[in-house]
Amino acid sequence: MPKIYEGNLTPPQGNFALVVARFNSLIVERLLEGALDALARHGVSDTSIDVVRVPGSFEIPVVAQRLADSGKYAAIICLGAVIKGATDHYDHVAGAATSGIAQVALKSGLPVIFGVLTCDTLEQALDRAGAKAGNKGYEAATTAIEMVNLMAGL
Ligand code: INI
Repeated sequence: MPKIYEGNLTPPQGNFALVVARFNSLIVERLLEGALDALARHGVSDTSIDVVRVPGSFEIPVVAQRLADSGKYAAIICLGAVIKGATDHYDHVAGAATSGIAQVALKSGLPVIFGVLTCDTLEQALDRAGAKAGNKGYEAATTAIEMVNLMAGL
């Protein structure tokens, strides 16, 4: 039989940082509520959680990198919402946030979780921030917990 490694959702060791964009705060604050709820429900105490606010999703990667470099965190959860507008600004912000967050994860070797919504409409974003399609902030936080526990066992 092969040995299978898989993270679980038992209370994890270590501190969690959330990097939260203020842009589209109507949506992102709901993602943050979902993420904090998931952390609390899985045994992470408030004293192990730091929330860092940034202006927009474009600013998330550089701050996530700084937090990763600090050595204080077991995982970093990135939350934002990029919603299509009349111009192609969306593509640039969404692309930079996506590839930047992935680069921080690979460079640091930490779970750096992508909780940035990329949506065509505000309605789609609302659906993913606690309405019809669940709360992606909650999912991002449970992904972080699973990854912390997986990494601890590898
Ligand atoms: N930032 C977002 O987080 N979401 C968006 O939808 C968005 N749009 O569409 O412009 C956005 N722009 C701001 C950007 O993240 C930076 O804060 C800004 O460009 C300054 O660097």
